[in-house]
Amino acid sequence: MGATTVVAIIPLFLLHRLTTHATPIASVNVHNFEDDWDYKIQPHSEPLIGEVTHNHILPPEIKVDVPDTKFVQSSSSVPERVAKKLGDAVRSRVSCSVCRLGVGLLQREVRKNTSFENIRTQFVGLCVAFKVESESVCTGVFDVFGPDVLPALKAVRIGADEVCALCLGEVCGDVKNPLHQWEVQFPEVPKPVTREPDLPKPGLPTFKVLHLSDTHYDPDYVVGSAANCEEPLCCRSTSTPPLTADVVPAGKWGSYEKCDSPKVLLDSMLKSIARDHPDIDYILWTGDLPPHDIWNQSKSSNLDIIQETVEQMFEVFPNTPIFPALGNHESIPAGSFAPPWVHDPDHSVSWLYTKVADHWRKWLPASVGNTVLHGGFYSILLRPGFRIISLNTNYCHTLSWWLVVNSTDPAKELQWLIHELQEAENKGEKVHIIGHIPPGASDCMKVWSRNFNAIVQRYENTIQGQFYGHTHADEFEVFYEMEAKEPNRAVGVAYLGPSVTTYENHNPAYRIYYVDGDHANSTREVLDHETWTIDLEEANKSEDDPKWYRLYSAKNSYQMESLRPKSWAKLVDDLINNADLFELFYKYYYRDSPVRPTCDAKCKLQILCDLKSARSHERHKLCHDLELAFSS
Ligand SMILES: *[C@@H]1O[C@H](CO)[C@@H](O)[C@H](O)[C@H]1NC(C)=O
Ligand SMILES: *[C@@H]1O[C@H](CO)[C@@H](O)[C@H](O)[C@H]1NC(C)=O
Ligand SMILES: *[C@@H]1O[C@H](CO)[C@@H](O)[C@H](O)[C@H]1NC(C)=O
Ligand SMILES: *[C@@H]1O[C@H](CO)[C@@H](O)[C@H](O)[C@H]1NC(C)=O
Ligand SMILES: CC(=O)N[C@H]1CO[C@H](CO)[C@@H](O)[C@@H]1O
Ligand SMILES: [Zn+2]
Ligand SMILES: [Zn+2]
Repeated sequence: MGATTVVAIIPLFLLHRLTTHATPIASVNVHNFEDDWDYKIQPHSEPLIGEVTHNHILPPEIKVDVPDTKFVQSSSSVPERVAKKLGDAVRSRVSCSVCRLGVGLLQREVRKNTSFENIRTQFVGLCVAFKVESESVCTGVFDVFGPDVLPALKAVRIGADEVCALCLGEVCGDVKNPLHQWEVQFPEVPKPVTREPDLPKPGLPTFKVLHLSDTHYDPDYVVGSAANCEEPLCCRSTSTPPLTADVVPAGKWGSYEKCDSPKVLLDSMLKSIARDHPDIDYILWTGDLPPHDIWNQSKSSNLDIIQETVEQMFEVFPNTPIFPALGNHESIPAGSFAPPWVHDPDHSVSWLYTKVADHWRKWLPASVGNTVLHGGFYSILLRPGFRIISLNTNYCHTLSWWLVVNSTDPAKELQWLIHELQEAENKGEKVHIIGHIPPGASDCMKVWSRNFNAIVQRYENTIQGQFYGHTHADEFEVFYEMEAKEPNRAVGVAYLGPSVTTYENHNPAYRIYYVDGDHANSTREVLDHETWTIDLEEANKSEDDPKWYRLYSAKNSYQMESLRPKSWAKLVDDLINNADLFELFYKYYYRDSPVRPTCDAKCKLQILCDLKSARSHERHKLCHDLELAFSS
């Protein structure tokens, strides 16, 4: 997240006619979409860790907690802010017409061989004139994004309406584009009968799993700098103080404004996790390591941050296996993941894959090098019968410009996933999937999401958990049966782990899961989860290490029978019908941050619809009932 706002201004400069000059945007040869990588590789089959026999202590079962009537908008001095996601939705509706206009003009200019320098001058001029951002941010955005975006758009062979519908989705109309309709192939093995196993008996061994997401470590965070600055990322020495308001100084442990994580916050969190949870069996780490200064980043600055964060994790958890997934912010420009058919080294992502393959070797077997170097994804057998598959879901990112040229199953990732899942099904293995961008996010392409949902449905008996990040909120997505005979039958659930960064209005947080462990007939299902956080406002009053505490546990707080998909689907229904319960959910969504925006009916509809939307850009279909319920 974060990239959208600034990048949305790219088409703006095209409101002006441009003149033609020398040095046009270079053409990148992408008209051959060959990718001869053979995805039918032997799945990793040597269990990565030994038997885990502990029975971790699950959060105690207390039968109260709901509804928490103490929750009202806690402090009246909090400025009214529009709920962030709501703002995003409105913004994208506005930027749709801007997008069409911009892309249309851009395509003409680029084809007319207008020079990079000329476009840059015009862009910066307009960006500043329209007061979109300061001159340095405008220039930075162009210099970081232009060299990737312009050649991609030069290679595009579809019109502006279609480009914008692809990038922005349903808000930009449902333009049918036959070039971007593709279907993955399933093996001719019938889907096994779905049988619900008994719930695991209490007392059986469990795994305790830490989930960290969206650390967004900012090495340039400076205490006392402007937290409410003019740029898209604040709390830095270079932050420009606001022109019309008093400066809010950046706090020692972080800030609720547009700021990322200072080093001390990460140190404090990791130290307290190591102390409070010495019994963690493995760690899921779902990406977004660099900060949100996307206009001022380079490959080397990103690689430095990735290296520093990886080393820090290794230092704090030297004996714990860590399973990482790539975030959209790992790439340069942010969000750009050219598929392997883009061979040109100026645009290919191999600079990133080569480095992370190196780092990840600390935790992963050498054999995963094949898939990591090819597409930034991998599959490992954790224990006999239990597999973890890390996907590079950035290949569905709508801001990954090369996908506009050809969005067909980038890097053959989904076809490979089917291969892995079929092999797992054949062997009776259960699978957990991790990734960064959740498949239902509005910045995940509709065609990719639809194919992914078909996979989740086909392999619902095998996939026992999914874990993502990216939205920074503490939320989840329910997968419903497509073309269902039984209406609203849930076939899966994805956990969207809370972010470590506060960006924006959040308290920093991490997540713990308890997973059905090593015993005969283990379901490998998630039995419960808890979210840990700090009260940043309180923390900032003191130099002492903040107190990390357990904010809630899911089963208890939401009175759930289990954490199976059908229970999450029931929770969604309860949240629709019970306003107090929704308030509680919303409080946890921001980890009880005192500056969380007020959530009006529209915001509530938006959030509830997100929970029902594991298929992106299908809100009319998936949230139809919801809209009726809220309009009456
Ligand atoms: C743009 O440049 C290419 C290669 O230099 C040339 O083939 C093409 O005709 C030019 N197009 C225009 C409109 O000038
Ligand atoms: C896109 O690439 C795939 C191979 O990945 C190819 O089969 C398909 O024909 C391409 N689509 C277009 C419109 O060229
Ligand atoms: C980032 O900003 C600094 C100072 O404003 C500048 O010197 C540097 O070149 C910028 N880096 C990039 C990649 O834009
Ligand atoms: C595991 O499942 C099999 C087949 O359903 C059953 O016969 C066996 O008793 C089960 N084992 C345990 C320990 O529950
Ligand atoms: C973001 C934030 O809460 N900042 C505050 C941290 O605490 C100091 C001292 O109370 C405040 O001055 C900051 O505004
Ligand atoms: Zn993020
Ligand atoms: Zn992200």
